[in-house]
Amino acid sequence: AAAAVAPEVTVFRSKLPDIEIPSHLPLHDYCFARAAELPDAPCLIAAATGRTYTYAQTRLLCRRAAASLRVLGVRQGDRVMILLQNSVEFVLTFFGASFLGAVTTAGNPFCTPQEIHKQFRASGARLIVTQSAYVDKLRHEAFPRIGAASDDGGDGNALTVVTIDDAANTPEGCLAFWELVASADEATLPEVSISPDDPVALPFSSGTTGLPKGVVLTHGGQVSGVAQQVDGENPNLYMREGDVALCVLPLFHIFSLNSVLLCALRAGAAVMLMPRFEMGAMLEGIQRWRVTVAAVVPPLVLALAKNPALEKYDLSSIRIVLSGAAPLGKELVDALRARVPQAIFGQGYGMTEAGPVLSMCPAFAREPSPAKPGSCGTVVRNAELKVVDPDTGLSLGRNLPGEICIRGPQIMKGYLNDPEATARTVDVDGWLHTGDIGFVDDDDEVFIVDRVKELIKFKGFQVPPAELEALLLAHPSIADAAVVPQKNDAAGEVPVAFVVRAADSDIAEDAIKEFVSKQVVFYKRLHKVYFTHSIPKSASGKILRRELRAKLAAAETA
Ligand code: 4UU
Repeated sequence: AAAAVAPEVTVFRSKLPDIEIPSHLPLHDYCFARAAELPDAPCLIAAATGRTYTYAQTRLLCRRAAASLRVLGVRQGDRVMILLQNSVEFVLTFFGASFLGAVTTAGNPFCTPQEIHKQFRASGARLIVTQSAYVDKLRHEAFPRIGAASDDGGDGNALTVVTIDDAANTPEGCLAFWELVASADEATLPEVSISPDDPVALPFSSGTTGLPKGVVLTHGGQVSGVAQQVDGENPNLYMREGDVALCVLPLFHIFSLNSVLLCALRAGAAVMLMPRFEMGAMLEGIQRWRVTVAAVVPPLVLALAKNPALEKYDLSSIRIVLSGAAPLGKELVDALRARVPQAIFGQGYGMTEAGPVLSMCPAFAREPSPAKPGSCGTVVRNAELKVVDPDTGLSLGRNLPGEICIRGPQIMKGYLNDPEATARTVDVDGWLHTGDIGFVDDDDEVFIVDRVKELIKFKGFQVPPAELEALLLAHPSIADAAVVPQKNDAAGEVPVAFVVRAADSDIAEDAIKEFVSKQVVFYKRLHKVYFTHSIPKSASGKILRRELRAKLAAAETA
């Protein structure tokens, strides 16, 4: 009879009351809900050019971008790839696609042609919006020929490439973004009926295991995820009109897309777009545009804390520093706090698949409550969080570390075309298993202490070991390989490889490093190669990563 009793589950919830979420709205209508009321308020600030766009202008340009995409054949459900640094055009393309019911997959333009092609192919996109500088990557043999669909001998397989640079510099075969937008007529946009369950964004993430996969995020999910942060009487992340959000973290990553761009727009704040991280330009921009909310990653906090130039700038406008994507230590916060004393420092804890935010610093709320150093805040509203024993799956109470799971309307619909991976990550009861080890303390604060998933994070960027292992195994001189994280002061973690040489091979560390470097974006480069006689594996053939990590840790302390 005892076996029939359901095990007790400890569910953690926000201390703030649940809110009404208008999840019936398409994401663009939800994010531009205040445009009618604040038509002349600044919405986008292009830091590189100093141009600002009001809410009315931004919404209109998004609709013109939608009309342009439609002229190019984009229809509801189609995928559009964005390969851009942070820019006004990124925002216009994202919402332009949304207005059509199309889906955006944003990639890192610094990736290699092979890496970009994998995302391109898996997403099923046929149109890419990019910068002239990256078009050569798209001329790689893996891609379809660049050109209008009609000049492809009628089979319609040509790749449409739109570039955002001056029309005079449009590369051969490409179309000029601003020419298309200038001639577009938003009045021609059809009424598109969008359901909350329809996809709007398709970021790529390796999740808890394997290769990068498309993460299907829906209109209803993203509306919920944003609402959990900035909506209601007492928003958890309080932003309002007059605020200026720093958008220097790349918009192709969900942290910046969701917690900066979408949240700021919903709140009626302005978004200061910086194409890349450059310390001087960033400090200049913060001072000039009076940035109030700064979303950062720990390496950026480190760079700021160490930079003597900080004293030359007026950073007194900053009231919130939101760090996420990797652990932020207390020492680091203290070092920067001394230089930005008026700001509240805190963390958000997110994961692409979770839509993305699981927990947020309660000191960012309209009616703030304190957070402890090192804490990732409290679980967002309208969601449930639990901690389970990774071996038994049983729910754990307070202060006991285990795997963090999250349930709510904001989580992904699933991985694109991968029901098995989806089922491994989201269980039948709707709990998303993060692969992070953490606990909830007596004040409901979440602390992350470890990761059971394979993922390596270099400065917050995802480095999927499976991807590097596949590259290594393709080398004729390598018989077997495993890639694991190694602690690193500057980057948090770096990937290092254990390699078994093929019989008779004497391949050297440098040759292996170079072999990988040529094929991957900079943050996936191997920092060290350890030669070994065998890779420890379980009976089912899974790499025993914990054993390898322990080996590394032992070598470090030796
Ligand atoms: C320790 O990193 C992200 C999303 C981060 C994010 C988003 C919105 C942070 C704040 C915010 O407001 O997504 P991914 O998919 O690239 O990586 C997810 C993984 C997590 O599972 C965890 O291992 O990144 C790690 N991580 C963190 N670790 C994310 N945030 C934190 C954190 N502390 N604060």
